[in-house]
Amino acid sequence: MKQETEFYERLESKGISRRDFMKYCGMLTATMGLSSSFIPQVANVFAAPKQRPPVVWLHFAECTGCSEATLRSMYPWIDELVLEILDISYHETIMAAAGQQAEDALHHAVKKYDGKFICVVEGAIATKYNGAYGKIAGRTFLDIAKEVCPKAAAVICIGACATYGGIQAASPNPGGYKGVGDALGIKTVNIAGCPPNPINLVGTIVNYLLLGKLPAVDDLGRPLFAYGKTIHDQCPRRSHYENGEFVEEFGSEEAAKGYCLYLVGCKGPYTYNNCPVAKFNDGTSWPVEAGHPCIGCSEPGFWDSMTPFFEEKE
Ligand code: FSX
Ligand code: SF4
Ligand code: F3S
Repeated sequence: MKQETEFYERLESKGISRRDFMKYCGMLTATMGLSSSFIPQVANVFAAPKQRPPVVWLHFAECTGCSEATLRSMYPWIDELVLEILDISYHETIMAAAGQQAEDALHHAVKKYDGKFICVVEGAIATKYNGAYGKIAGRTFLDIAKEVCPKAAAVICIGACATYGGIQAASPNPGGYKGVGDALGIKTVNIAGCPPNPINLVGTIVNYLLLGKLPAVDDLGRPLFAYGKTIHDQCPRRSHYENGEFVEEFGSEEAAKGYCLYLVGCKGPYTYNNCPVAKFNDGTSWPVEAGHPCIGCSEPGFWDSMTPFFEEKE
């Protein structure tokens, strides 16, 4: 109880009302596919955490957009909440250590929490030429991943790059880049998207802390609560699609009317993700709402299979 009171006092000192926090928990609970009766329990995962699992967050080939999306969300307090429920032992972007000190921190964390830590991976792994296309501190991504990932209690891949290879794996892919699961031949939970919606990572972690297990996934390793339906099936422009009302040119009258973007390249019918419901930047908007076609960023190989982005898929 004391822990909880202190938590809410801390929030208040940052100018966040209990109401705002409960609103976020409501959104998170709904995203996770749980009924609203779970909201107090979800709130308690943050307010009175029973455990703070150690996390080792690896970076390989990527743009760091996934970390940016997670840590610099519109309300800065959400990133603090994430840091509050996790014991992030190693994360290159936010840790103060550098060079040898950072290397030591990684080895120390992996040794200390062997079999117990959650490994979050951001970025793809080069597999050709013994992994020579990607190195940190003289070691290949492949070597580092082979050493660290099998020791984790769970491996959560965040972003298109770590899940399925992303832009590095786009044709002609000279380095033989792959997602972590493929590169190592292991099962991973895949929070797909370029970048993915941070709420889907938070939902996965809260699911783990609240229910003691990782969420159910589809055959591509994506949590079903977030990736169970297509963009098209949840899209507010769907009635225009059904009525044959299409945008054929950006900036046109039809575009201003919010017609369907299929003819200017929308890949929503082929893409599984919850963007229309979860939206980005804490519920502000998402690509189609902003007038841009979905480019299929949560599907494997979308840089090849969904391009040209502004043309109807063949
Ligand atoms: Fe990849 Fe993450 Fe795309 Fe970037 O770091 S998913 S390039 S938006 O952000 O890995
Ligand atoms: Fe489907 Fe895209 Fe049209 Fe929405 S805008 S209805 S997702 S094709
Ligand atoms: Fe990606 Fe399409 Fe959502 S491009 S962000 S899956 S709308």
